[in-house]
Amino acid sequence: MTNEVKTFCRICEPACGLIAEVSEGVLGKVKPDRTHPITQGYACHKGLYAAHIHRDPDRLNYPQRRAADGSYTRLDWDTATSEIAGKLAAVKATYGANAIAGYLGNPGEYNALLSEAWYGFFNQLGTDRVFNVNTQDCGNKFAASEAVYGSVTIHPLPDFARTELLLVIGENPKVSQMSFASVPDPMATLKTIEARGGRVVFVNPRRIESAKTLGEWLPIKPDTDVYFLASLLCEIERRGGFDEAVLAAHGKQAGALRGFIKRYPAARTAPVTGISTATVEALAQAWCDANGASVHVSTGVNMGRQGTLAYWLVQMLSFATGNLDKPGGNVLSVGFYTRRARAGRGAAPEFAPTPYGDLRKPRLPIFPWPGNLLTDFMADVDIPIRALIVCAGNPVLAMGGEARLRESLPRLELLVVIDLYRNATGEYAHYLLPATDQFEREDINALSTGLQAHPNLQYTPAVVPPRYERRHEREILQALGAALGLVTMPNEDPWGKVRHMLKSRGADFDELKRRGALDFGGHTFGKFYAEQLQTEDGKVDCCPAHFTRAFAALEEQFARLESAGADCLKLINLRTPRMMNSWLANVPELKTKTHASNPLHMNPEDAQRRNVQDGQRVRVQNEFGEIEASVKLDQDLMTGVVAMSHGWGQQQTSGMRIAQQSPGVNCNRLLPVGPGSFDPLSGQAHMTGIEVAINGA
Ligand SMILES: Nc1nc2c(c(=O)[nH]1)N[C@H]1C(S)=C(S)[C@@H](COP(=O)(O)OP(=O)(O)OC[C@H]3O[C@@H](n4cnc5c(=O)[nH]c(N)nc54)[C@H](O)[C@@H]3O)O[C@H]1N2
Ligand SMILES: Nc1nc2c(c(=O)[nH]1)N[C@H]1C(S)=C(S)[C@@H](COP(=O)(O)OP(=O)(O)OC[C@H]3O[C@@H](n4cnc5c(=O)[nH]c(N)nc54)[C@H](O)[C@@H]3O)O[C@H]1N2
Ligand code: SF4
Ligand SMILES: [Mo]
Repeated sequence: MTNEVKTFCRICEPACGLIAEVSEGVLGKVKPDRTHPITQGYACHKGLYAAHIHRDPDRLNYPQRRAADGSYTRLDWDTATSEIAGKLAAVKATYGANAIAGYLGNPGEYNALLSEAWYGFFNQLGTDRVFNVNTQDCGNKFAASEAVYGSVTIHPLPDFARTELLLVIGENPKVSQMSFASVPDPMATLKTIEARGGRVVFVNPRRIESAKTLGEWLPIKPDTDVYFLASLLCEIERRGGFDEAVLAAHGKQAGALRGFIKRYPAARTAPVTGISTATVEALAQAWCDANGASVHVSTGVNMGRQGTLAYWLVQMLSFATGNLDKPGGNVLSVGFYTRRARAGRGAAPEFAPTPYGDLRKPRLPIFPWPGNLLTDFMADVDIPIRALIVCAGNPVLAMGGEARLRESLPRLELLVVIDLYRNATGEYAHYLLPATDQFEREDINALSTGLQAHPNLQYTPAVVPPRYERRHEREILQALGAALGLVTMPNEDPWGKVRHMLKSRGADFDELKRRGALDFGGHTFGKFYAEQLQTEDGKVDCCPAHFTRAFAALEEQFARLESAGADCLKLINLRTPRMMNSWLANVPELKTKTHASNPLHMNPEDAQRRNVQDGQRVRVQNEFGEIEASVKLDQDLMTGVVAMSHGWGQQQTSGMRIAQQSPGVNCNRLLPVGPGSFDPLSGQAHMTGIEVAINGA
């Protein structure tokens, strides 16, 4: 008999409701849940292909240990656990706790029971060298929100239902489904803005798929958003578009903000951003005229050199113009629990001198050490990392420094990889531990709390029992902790914390379990300053004092951009519907002929100037690395900009045979790495607008 089990997808942010067909404990087809109260039948092909990952013959199914010749032998869990624990204990005893490190990747964020176990484990081991994907993704957003609003969790999102003008900067909703805004079917949502007569403006170096479907495209040169935002604010202020009453009642340091933006009038920034004075003026006027203007930014802004300052100015665009907490502007989405106001969580971060420059002191889990220092820490003179546990991540391909990582990983005394696959990083593992996938574990969509257009909480049971000997990471870490004599997580009620948090909303976890989803209704306006803002003094900080440590670099960078030659090419990223960072790479249906590699996209004018033809192999180089790629002429890119998809370069990934057959090229070899390659305020890696040169191959 076939049963239908309601579940939801945990690949990206919308958490689409799915129906899984199960017969005799075996997963069959997965389809969209048309009766789902929140996502109403929306799901993309990635979610539907997740069933393939569940059944993939290349999946890790048993713990394995590598032999000297590189082959892997199956172990039982008890042996694997005690051997790994023994090695961790030896490393700690010989070199100290900080010789043990962890790296938690992106899918770890979509696994509600994992993070408590993960950070608890390393905390009890006594190491602070726990890296995570935040410094490749969105660290700037946390750093800016903490400073401006007093909490890393405050990210007001556009009031899609009412906004008259929406700026979407560095984000491609049609392909990536939005990030830091959980919206089922984001394109349909954006269409309603246009249908009401509102405007959607995509600020992007590429005429993205989203901008071809709706709205307007405003081209911007890569890695210059911070200057554009300063100019837009400067022009709005000049027009009297600041809401002086709101600033006086709820802001502080407004004078310092005004002083900052005045340094970047549109006439000064236009040559650097590529956005003319007239365009900035018109947009400023439109912002002032709109009854409800809103803004949303994503990885294209995060990955610039000054992502924290850019996200600060985004908040100011909203706050200083009176559009924060106003219908049609940006609004804080309240999730399944409410916080006490004025908690003063945003105490100024500490910076300390290190051999790698002045660094923000880590505060886990939100502010880890910069991922771009991982290999430096492996070679640290005082306490080099000797043991590393990588869980749900793939640092070899997902970040800069592939060559350095491939050199450093084999030197470790212990590398443990907990994953669905033997991924590119797993190829170096001494131990491979098989994790459960999303159909094999109980979960809630905690990640999107506070970021949902329609506040809700979802629950899914494990749809099927784990196949083979796959285990939930929480169990893996608990067993390892026990073997090390650590005080492990209480096993009794893993949902105890959520149960407690739900009470603040007058809701009940058992009810959630019964119903599958709780709908918390729409947004409430008018409570932000009194009840939600977290700064101790109850004011929005319009110019956080420690931000000034980034101002000099901002000016230096501006001068470099001003004097850059006309021939300079900048590399940006190009997500496609066929990949999820470096995974989904083993799904054959996603590797059809036209998607078997990741070409270098280039504007035809740039190609012609270099005498490069469509399909030609070229060498792409800079001071960090060199790759060979095929050129794909692309009218949709601004001149001076080239684009490639990341997550490719699977030549050596023998554990993922489909991925290895269509390996593509790892463009992240061209990313900066090491000291100076990240935003000092947040640790966020610099990953867009990377200068490259092209030569015939
Ligand atoms: N299909 C698919 N979906 C995904 C993912 C995936 O890999 N594949 N990844 C998921 C993850 S982990 C995340 S974080 C989200 C990310 O979601 P998004 O942030 O929407 O990701 P992208 O589609 O890469 O969009 C970034 C955009 O920034 C533009 N850009 C590049 N540099 C600059 C710049 O300097 N300034 C400006 N203004 N724009 C710039 C690029 O052209 C690109 O259109 O997507 C999630 N969804
Ligand atoms: N050039 C460039 N580089 C980028 C980006 C970019 O835009 N441009 N985007 C960056 C962003 S936003 C991100 S989030 C990072 C991602 O960086 P990472 O998270 O380090 O890398 P992923 O490729 O997402 O690898 C995720 C791994 O988790 C495994 N996995 C999937 N589900 C589970 C699970 O339930 N449990 C376990 N244990 N493992 C699981 C997958 O098999 C895969 O091996 O990449 C970053 N890299
Ligand atoms: S949009 Fe994201 S959450 Fe929804 S089905 Fe696709 S991958 Fe899953
Ligand atoms: Mo991400």
